[in-house]
Amino acid sequence: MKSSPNNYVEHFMARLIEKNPAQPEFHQAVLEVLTSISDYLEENPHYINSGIIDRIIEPERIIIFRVPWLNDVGKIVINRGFRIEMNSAIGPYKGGLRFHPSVNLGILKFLAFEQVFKNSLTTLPLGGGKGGSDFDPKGKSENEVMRFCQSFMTELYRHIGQNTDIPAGDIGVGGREIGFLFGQYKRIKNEFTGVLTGKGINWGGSLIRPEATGYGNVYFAEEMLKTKGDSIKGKEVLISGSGNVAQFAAEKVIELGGKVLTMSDSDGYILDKEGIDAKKLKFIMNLKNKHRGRIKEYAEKFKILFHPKARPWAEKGQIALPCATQNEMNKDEAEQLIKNGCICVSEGANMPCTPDAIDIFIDNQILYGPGKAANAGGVAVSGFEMSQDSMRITWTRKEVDAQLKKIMKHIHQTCAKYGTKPGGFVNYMDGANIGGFVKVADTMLDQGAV
Ligand code: NDP
Ligand code: 2IT
Repeated sequence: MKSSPNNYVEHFMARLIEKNPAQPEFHQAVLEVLTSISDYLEENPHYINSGIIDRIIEPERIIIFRVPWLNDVGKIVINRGFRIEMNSAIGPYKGGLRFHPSVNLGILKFLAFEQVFKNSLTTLPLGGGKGGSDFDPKGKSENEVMRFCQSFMTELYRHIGQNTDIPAGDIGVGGREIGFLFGQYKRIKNEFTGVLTGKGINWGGSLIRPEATGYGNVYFAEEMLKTKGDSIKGKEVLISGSGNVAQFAAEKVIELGGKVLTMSDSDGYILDKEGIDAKKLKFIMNLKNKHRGRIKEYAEKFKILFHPKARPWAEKGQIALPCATQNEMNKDEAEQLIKNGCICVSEGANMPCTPDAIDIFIDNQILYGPGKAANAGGVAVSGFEMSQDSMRITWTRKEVDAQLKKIMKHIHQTCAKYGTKPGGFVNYMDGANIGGFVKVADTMLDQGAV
């Protein structure tokens, strides 16, 4: 006798944890998806009967490698490199590279797993993957970062390609790192192809790719607010992080008439009650992208308070955009946000809210946009970058931005299609998980025992 899907989730999680110990973030990401899709599986038993769940949580391939590099005093340093090629049902593996000391197999598997569903939601032909290293770019010289990137690519190049696996940026990997990685790939392979996205505009990059994740997140928030006849205009917005995603989320919020009150880094957060305006945001971009400084320097410059070793979620704002890292908002912080009148949380980061924080949002029926939907604009524009590279043409800013908006709108519709509950409440998490799953799962069925 077959067990019911809800039982199946329990049994399945027990097996997953046994087979993949010490990977709590991966367990967390899988449990969220399975819980969301369990009713759908019950209505559509052929997915379980054909082993789709067993297959979808097992990466197609994992590559782990040694990355030796010479530091500035001539010592050989060893880091560990990874690429998780999770699922290629609907397109070549696609997803970022993260360079951060916390990187390990479990974190990259959670990110690769999320990426499969996110990429499916974009409507573009993109499979899912993720990679990176425990290398910490912080405090390293430009030459050390370059030597590390060259060594990393000296192994990675044999596993990737414009039709196979196309990495991009993530935490600790921005335009500078993509440049060094691309230069080394081109040198080894003697070919100029779109093997990476997030490239510089002079060498195959797409306009709006740096902006895309942050802009897309705000477009998604705007779509959610629209369902309540509301908008970002005039709202106070709490943002965490001050990297790529946070910076361009802030830029779009300001452009749409919202007031950005906070930004942060791993040392703490700044609260600017007058609002971080376009000019002050330029200061942050310069500080972070050129001088690679710390957010507390903003507080010193503009004579406001810096909150060390704290996160911004106890402040008062109607919208929260977590744009730093996974599990950066817990249940207590979610409760505090609701008490303070927050009506909308849109995730720029991947899995920034803990499962019990998400429960609080859903129980209170506020607008909660999960990362795999709300931050999909970045990979969507990566998809556009791949198209432009293949066609050897470039689209204008206006064209890319219009396509990005269209995709975010479409993802919002997909979430509503699969996530609207009796009574009308839209559970965007369920909607994103079911919507992302169906396309990949049906394709895997089409392709046989893969
Ligand atoms: P960046 O490296 O540009 O910025 C990361 C920011 O988050 C920095 O301010 C960093 O502070 C902070 N941060 C990182 N780790 C921690 C931590 N453990 N605790 C507190 N703060 C932390 O990365 P991105 O902006 O590209 O990425 C941010 C998030 O968005 C990640 O979750 C990423 O996976 C996700 N994402 C990124 C996309 C992209 O296109 N880049 C696309 C979709 C999602 P500090 O400098 O002190 O480390
Ligand atoms: O998490 C993500 O979607 C990214 N880091 C971007 C992936 C990409 O291939 O552009």
